[in-house]
Amino acid sequence: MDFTPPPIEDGFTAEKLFNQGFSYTYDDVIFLPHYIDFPAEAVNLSSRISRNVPLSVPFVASPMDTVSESAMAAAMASLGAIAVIHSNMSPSAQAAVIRSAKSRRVPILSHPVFLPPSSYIDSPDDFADSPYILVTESGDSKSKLLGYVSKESYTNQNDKSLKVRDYMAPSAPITVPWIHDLKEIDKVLEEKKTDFVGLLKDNEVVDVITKDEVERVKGYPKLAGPGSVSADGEWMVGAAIGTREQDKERLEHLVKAGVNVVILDSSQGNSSYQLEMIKYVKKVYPELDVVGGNVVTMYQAENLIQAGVDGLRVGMGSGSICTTQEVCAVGRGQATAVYKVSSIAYKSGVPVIADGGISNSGHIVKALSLGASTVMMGSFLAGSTEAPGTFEYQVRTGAAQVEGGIHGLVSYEKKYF
Ligand code: NAD
Ligand code: CPR
Repeated sequence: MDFTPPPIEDGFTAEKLFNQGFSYTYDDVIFLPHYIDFPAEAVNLSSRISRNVPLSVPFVASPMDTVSESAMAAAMASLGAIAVIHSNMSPSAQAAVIRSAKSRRVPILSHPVFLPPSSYIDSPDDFADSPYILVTESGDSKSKLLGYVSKESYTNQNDKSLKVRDYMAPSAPITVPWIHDLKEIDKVLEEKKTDFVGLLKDNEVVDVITKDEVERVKGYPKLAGPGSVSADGEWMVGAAIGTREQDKERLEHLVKAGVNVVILDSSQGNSSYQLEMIKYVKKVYPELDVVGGNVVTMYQAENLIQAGVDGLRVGMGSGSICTTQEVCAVGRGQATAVYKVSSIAYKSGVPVIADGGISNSGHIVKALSLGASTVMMGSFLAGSTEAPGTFEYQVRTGAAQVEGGIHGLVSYEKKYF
């Protein structure tokens, strides 16, 4: 009897895999390797978060109060990515965060502290925001700079009852125009043999840039271009808004602050409220890109595309802290959601943001390969130097026994206030 072996199936196409009726998460799928005929430098990662907002790298920081404020926005833009400022604050505060990030030229934001010469420093905690306290005539940021106190000189000063004027460095700190870039600041630090400079804008020190911070930021990955810069020469910053009536007023603040893209922030984007808001944004601010979402099905996506969105955000229950699938019994495996929505969005030229569930670099590769233009990350970026909050160090006793006694291991966690 003749036997013809069946053709051997060597993997599935995405089309076949995602049309079997199952919902897959990133960890449920793995790609087969192919063939390489190009060097790594030939890889071009440039993309778009939305129709008219290009990025050099396909990364977006989530609109979460533990992730995206000014420092994150400045850092992401400097790397060719973008951050979306969260809306858990008043409209004017959100606009101020955008202005602050957009007015920077270096990915470093500080909170300078000012005191008059007649005051006292109460405790080392006064240096929590900056290792240098600037001394000005009236203690106001706009009055004449007289000198500074470093944390080190305060610590070494035995008599803590002395006034600032009695032990401050009596020469005004070196300042440079705020427009200086990292290279220029580095050069000044080197030439003047100083550990910090003040960034001066309209006769006011707006940032204190330390040598340590410059060294840290020098370690950022190198980009060929200037980062995410908009036509006005400022860094690009996104912002989240809701779909309530009062969000229209919030939007006005954000537009005045120069926001480059707005994201309608909702777990279920396919609602009459969102359709109405998309139409409103496109009518009142036709130049502004608006991203709708979140969606996970082609039907949801199509509704928002018809309403005029410039981008779609995909993910329901995929986020690290999300309980939507348990609480509301809705959602979808993120790999399937990204593939399905991208398949339809692609036809209209609408970029897709794969939002949530990125916990390793492989998840990023999967999201992009499944059709997303960018990935949005929350927990992946939370806890970084650029995220809001301050570090608290804890000594865990009894953690390690070494010669001569017990040494505690120092651990740290980031706290949010
Ligand atoms: P939302 O504002 O979209 O919805 C909150 C409630 O308000 C819903 O019941 C909605 O229908 C209602 N609503 C919205 N606009 C309205 C209007 N104009 N009039 C009357 N009712 C209106 O916000 P949300 O879905 O609760 O999400 C809040 C935050 O939590 C967002 O930051 C979101 O990204 C995040 N989240 C995300 C996920 C996810 O899976 N990606 C899940 C849960 C929460
Ligand atoms: P991770 O990158 O942390 O996995 O996911 C980030 C995403 O989680 C956000 O962009 C948002 O969609 C979602 N998210 C943020 N806050 C949330 C709350 Cl309070 N509840 C549910 N989901 C949330």
